[in-house]
Amino acid sequence: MKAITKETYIDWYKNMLFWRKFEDKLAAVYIQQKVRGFLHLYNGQEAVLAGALHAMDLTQDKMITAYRNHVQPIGMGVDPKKVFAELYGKVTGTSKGMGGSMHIFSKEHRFYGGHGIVGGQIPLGAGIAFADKYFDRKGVTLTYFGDGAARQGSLHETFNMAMLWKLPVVFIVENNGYAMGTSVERTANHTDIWKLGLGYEMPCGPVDGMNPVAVAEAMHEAIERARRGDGPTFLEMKTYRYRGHSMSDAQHYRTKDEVAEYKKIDPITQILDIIKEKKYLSDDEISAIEKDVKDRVLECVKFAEDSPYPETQQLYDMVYEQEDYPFVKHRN
Ligand SMILES: Cc1ncc(C[n+]2csc(CCOP(=O)(O)OP(=O)(O)O)c2C)c(N)n1
Ligand SMILES: [Mg+2]
Repeated sequence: MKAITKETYIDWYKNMLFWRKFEDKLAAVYIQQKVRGFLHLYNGQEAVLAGALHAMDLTQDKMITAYRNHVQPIGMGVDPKKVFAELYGKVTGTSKGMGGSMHIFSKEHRFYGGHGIVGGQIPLGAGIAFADKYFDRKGVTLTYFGDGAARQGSLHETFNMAMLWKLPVVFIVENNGYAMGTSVERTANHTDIWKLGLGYEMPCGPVDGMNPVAVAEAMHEAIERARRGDGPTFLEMKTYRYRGHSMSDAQHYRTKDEVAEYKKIDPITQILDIIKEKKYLSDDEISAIEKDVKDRVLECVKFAEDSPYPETQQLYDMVYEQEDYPFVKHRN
């Protein structure tokens, strides 16, 4: 694996702090009703992304996830201003403002969404991996889903085929403890989700999803297994989300003390503590990073607010139309 150096820690700190503040700002503009629809935030789960990016080859590896999907594309290289604008429904957004919060997508950066159907992206991820194998390319697809999605039947069909065909895919369940208001304990008689891999003889195991180092090491092993043709791996990232399921969640299903307990092992604080302990940065340098992050988030807001909404005509460019459909007259 690429060495984890002083620079890695500094990058992790900068990136995770940016993702956190980016989403905090989204929450703020959502309350002002500048962003509409659903909004599911990733706060608390950042180490899962930071560690994975360290192990990925961004020139060929791919990622697909559910609707908690604003910061992953940024990590893969998408301009955060475009992500912000997408949430505002502006024409400068990643999907010209037509996708919105749950559907960030970038073919250019190999980020394949952004999916609202729980578990729907599990077979799609295997399909993307199938294409790489079929065309003899060396890319690996990281397929993310939640603990709730792990209970969907599509997981089993996909695991079976992925093992049968030794697809270059890594399945990652982000176990943040809850599917909306339903705890993992209430959805199955066992809580070690990684054990679902055992039934398919898929290499699998649990990972400390609050620690980017642990994530990077586990992801590296899984990605390299897939790249050399030895098939899929299933990793359970033990993580936590600080905010509600979406912005409209009163969170009656958990206590404030529980949230506070997880904040003690916050991934950003963990990395900052190491930076301070090892004297990788001075206090002034840390303050400069924080200021830079704040400025960059404000640039995103300004870009989104200054951008225009799409023209009405764009609606017609974005729907499928079969010109020879016999029952309804074609509009031309
Ligand atoms: C097929 C389907 N069933 C139900 C829903 C409603 N729903 C949206 S999110 C969600 C919970 C999913 O939880 P999890 O997979 O743990 O992901 P998390 O939100 O924790 O990231 C449910 C049931 C849906 N979108 N799609
Ligand atoms: Mg969950």
